[in-house]
Amino acid sequence: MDRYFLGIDASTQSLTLILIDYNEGEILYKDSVNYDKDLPQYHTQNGTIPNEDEKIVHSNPLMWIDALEMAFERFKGSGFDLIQVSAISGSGQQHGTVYLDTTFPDILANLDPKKSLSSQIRNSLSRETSPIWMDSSTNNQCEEIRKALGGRARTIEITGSDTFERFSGPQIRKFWQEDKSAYQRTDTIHLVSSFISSILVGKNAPIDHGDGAGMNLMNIETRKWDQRALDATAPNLKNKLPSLTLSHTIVGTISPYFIQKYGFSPKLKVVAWSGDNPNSLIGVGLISKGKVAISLGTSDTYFGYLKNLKVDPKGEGHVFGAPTGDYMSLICYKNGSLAREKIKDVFGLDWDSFSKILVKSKPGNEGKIMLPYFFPEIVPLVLKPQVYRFGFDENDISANIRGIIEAQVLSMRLHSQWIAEHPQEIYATGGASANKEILQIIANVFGVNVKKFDIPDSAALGAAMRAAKSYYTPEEPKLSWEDIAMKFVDKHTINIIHPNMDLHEMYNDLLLLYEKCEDFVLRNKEDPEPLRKEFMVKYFE
Ligand code: ADP
Ligand code: XUL
Repeated sequence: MDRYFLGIDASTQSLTLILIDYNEGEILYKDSVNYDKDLPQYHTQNGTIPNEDEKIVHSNPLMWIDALEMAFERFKGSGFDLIQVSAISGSGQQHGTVYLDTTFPDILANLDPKKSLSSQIRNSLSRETSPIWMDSSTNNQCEEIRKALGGRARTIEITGSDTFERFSGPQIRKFWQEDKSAYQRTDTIHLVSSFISSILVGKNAPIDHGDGAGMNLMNIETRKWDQRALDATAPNLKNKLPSLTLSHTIVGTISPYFIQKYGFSPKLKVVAWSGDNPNSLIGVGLISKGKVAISLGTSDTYFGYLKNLKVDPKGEGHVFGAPTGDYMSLICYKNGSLAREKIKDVFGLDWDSFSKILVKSKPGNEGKIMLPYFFPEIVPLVLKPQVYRFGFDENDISANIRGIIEAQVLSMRLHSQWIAEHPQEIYATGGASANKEILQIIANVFGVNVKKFDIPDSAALGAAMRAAKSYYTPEEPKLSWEDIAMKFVDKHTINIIHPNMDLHEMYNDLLLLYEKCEDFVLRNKEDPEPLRKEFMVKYFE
């Protein structure tokens, strides 16, 4: 008893549930509900609602809770007695907002287990859909808020990040500007994480410091709502936001709805949910300096643990609260898996054949360089998607495949330089970390070992580990993050990919060339062609 903990990750394309046995350090059960496939009634594409305007990306909050019920239903059907679970926590795709009216608390307090959650909560939504992190339609609002806060440097100093199109504050401002009466009807604005945890505890749950930092609304030092940021965003906003809390807080026990419907214990503790990146930080065991993780999910993210607060002066990266109570750095790329899929699909390949072509192509791509902005990009900021190719065209299979992967990894190295510490090793996670060829390129570009886990779902695992830590801490205050990481993470590293240091030297040169290409296309700087010719002569003639 007291050994089973649940972690749930409500992410962009799917909802994953993981059950851990703390005593054995094992994952006992794992399941994923894929929104497009398992909930076709919502007509999503990659978990989002198709929109003619590619800058507008929303999803359906009711779909997330239907996915939650489907996951619980299947879990119950697996034969495991759910009464044995001691604590649960979770992870949500970051930045996405859910808008609820005054009826929400009452509906939550009186949920009828004979009906579905979605049919009951539907009536509380003051906005039918939720803008998510892929939305890039709030450039004007970003400028307005940044200006009101006194410019980029001040905005970064106050909130830990420059204003970003996908961040909740600019999204809330746009909603207020476009639909004032719906904004007025809105009583509470939740993040994906706090929305689902509210449903689990049957009352409004707080937002944790990890996810709160992704809103441009929380003061990154005091970890309280910042009145200047609230005023710059929308009127009366403080009254519409839940409170903020430490990530390890137990926010309540499970609501009777879940006890009656699925057989959970009335004692089941719900630990504050957080964002997927803060959860992954724990799920890959990044609890000390020098370690960095790359998550290759729908988004690609590069993140690391920070003992002390440190911001990116250029404003491309972010600082969030870490679940350990410290900080974390994060850089997020929108052209992650879906951009890789574009190349894979246009040539009619599966991942196996994609990898075979990748491994046969020459490192350095014979000087062929891609800037892969298939979708609007976050880092560097590109609002109008366009793919740039230097030295090849869209028909060259091999150059396109190597081109996109090298570009994505070089961009990570280029735009993570503000973190200053060069990583000593990189942990790889997310769906595409299954691809060893991609991980080899990461090892070569960064010149360090890449560790790959047999569990790509680090966000759900991190959530389950957080649930265990919060559950045990009152009785065993000495239980450290290291103890938990040893039990789950170290045991599950299955592959260490070593860098080829000769190729690393070549990639140091290619990094300079890549930067020149970016400067040329995005900042009107000098033509990179002479340097590209030099690079080709040096390495390929
Ligand atoms: P999220 O949690 O953001 O919903 P995941 O971490 O589950 O996403 O990753 C899903 C993505 O993983 C898919 O979009 C797919 O493109 C990618 N993927 C799965 N297997 C491979 C592979 N072998 N090589 C490259 N990408 C892969
Ligand atoms: C992070 C970000 C994404 C989402 C979805 O800032 O926008 O990584 O959390 O995974």
